[in-house]
Amino acid sequence: MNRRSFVRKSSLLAAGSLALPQISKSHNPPFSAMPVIVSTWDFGKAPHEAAWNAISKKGSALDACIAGVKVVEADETNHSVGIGGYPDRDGHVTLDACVMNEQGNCGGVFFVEEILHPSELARMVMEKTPHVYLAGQGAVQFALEQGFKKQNLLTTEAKEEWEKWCKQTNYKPRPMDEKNHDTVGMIAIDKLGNLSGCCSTSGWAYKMHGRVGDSPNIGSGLFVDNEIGAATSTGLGEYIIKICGAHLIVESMRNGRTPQEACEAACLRISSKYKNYKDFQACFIALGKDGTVGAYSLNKGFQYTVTTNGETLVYDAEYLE
Ligand code: SD4
Repeated sequence: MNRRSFVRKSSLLAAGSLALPQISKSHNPPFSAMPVIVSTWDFGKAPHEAAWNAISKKGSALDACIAGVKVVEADETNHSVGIGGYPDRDGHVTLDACVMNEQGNCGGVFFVEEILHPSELARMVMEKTPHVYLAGQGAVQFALEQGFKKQNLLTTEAKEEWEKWCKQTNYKPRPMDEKNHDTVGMIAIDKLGNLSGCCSTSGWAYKMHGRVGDSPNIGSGLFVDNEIGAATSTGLGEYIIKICGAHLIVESMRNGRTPQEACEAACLRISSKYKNYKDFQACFIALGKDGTVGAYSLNKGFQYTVTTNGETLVYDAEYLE
């Protein structure tokens, strides 16, 4: 297994990249000063700024995660979350999201169209209904009742890409590649040591109409146990679901693994069960009750972003080799 560990300043914070000394396996310092906010990939400075503002103004960890995720959902330039997301193979942008808080309460929305902020909607499912999940038209109907407005989420750019894709293929979903996935999962611990998380995606580009991945599924795309820690995922949802990735990680932490070790163990679970693991990506981030961060991916290329002490850095995750 590759134990190289690169830490680099984000290009969004510093011109060029700067290799720093190796960080410890468990990623202990410098993340032990709470609050800590961790998210998948590098979606730029703005989501973490929004999350940090919320958490430092006495917002809860959940307020922070939703504030951060909403920035990504509203950003038309990424093609994997919210507006601007690539549509399914029939040309519909369908969104999935979930939230989980420190009380162990959770909510999720699946297969939602024309609603800009499925993360906020997932929170309303958690807070205002007796249910955990709402899907499709029912979720949209609930959104409208809660004052959300319908909006077209298929941008001209995404529509053009989909039209090109329609000409080139046999109308099969395009396998996920590096350019074709980037779900945002954000987990945070506030000053009081309370953990929460939120995950949001437009899913697998050109997926079958109705397909739902790991991201809105509590236990696969996100899991929080306030006594232990939190985890979230990105990558090919079909495989993350098969191992209940986020729940597996939190349970590994309960059994004594560090967040880093737990993320590695989840990737090893996939690679030991699915021999084609080199053909797809699965990535995990985790946050322990003490503010310790872990991250790991099945294959090269995963990045994650951490904010603590008001400073945001992007890291290249280690991966299986
Ligand atoms: C899904 N996990 O729908 C999501 C996609 C993703 O990075 O994470 N892309 O399967």
